[in-house]
Amino acid sequence: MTQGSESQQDILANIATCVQTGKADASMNIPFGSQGQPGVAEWVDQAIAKDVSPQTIVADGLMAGLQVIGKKFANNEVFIPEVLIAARAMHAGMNKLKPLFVEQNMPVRGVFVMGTVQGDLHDIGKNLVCMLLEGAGWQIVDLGVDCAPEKFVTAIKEHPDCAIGLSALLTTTMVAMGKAVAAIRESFPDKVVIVGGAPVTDAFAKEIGASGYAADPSAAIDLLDKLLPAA
Ligand code: B1M
Repeated sequence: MTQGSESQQDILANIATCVQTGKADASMNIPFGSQGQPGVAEWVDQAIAKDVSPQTIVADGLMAGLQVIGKKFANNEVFIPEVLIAARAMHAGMNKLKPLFVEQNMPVRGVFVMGTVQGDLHDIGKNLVCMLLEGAGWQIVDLGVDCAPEKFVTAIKEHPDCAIGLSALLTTTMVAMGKAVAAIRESFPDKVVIVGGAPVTDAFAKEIGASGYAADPSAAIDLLDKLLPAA
């Protein structure tokens, strides 16, 4: 791959390909023999230089690549190591985009505490939601992954006016999401708690007593605007 006069579509396709092969940046020799050739970081720089919006880079470049890996993973065509290096490559792109999302900033809307629930180590979606909410003016407190219910409760005590977000990517950890919401409701019955993640649905959110469900980061922004209108 060479850099220079590629079209926007080529650049996005290259980002997607590099995510799939796990080539985070030019310094990496993955795939073998590719050292010195552009990776996700360099192609994302190219896309930014061509004024491609950060949202398009995420959707049509980074996520497009990861979705292919996700399907292959489901079909046993690739395994955890390949998924991990693809995730690392995706992070390299997201790190480039973070300042741009934050730049699109507005006045601080409030504090948003976010974590992936207990037993669940998936953090790409959580990080994306955090990044876009930060861009929408929320101050983010990221609790990380594998968060026990008490961790959310402690965070609310530290940030009494916060809204809370829970992410789960496994059907097995949806149970932990329910437990986390129950623990929060016990001490803070009226706290705004929104939930999301691939297996989560609106019906499940209602069932566990969450304040609402968001399918993606922009739905999360809209939902918080609805539940906590700006003053
Ligand atoms: Co995992 N994994 N994984 N995995 N993994 C899935 C989720 C899976 C669907 C793959 C498959 O089988 N097809 C499957 C779950 C099946 C199920 O439960 N129904 C699965 C499995 C089984 C597992 C393991 C159990 C595998 C094993 O060990 N045998 C294991 C579990 C580890 C654990 O958590 N305890 C495991 C491990 C891993 C890796 C560590 C290798 C890696 C995670 C790396 C990381 O996150 N740092 C990984 C990955 C990368 C995936 C796939 C391929 C991609 C997930 C992802 O990041 N998607 C995934 C397959 C797939 O999704 N096609 C898969 C991109 C991300 C941007 O999307 O997270 O959905 P997503 O977030 C979206 C929305 O859901 C939403 O916004 C985001 C942006 O649009 N969203 C919210 C998320 N949280 C939100 C919160 C909100 C609002 C919106 O409000 C608060």
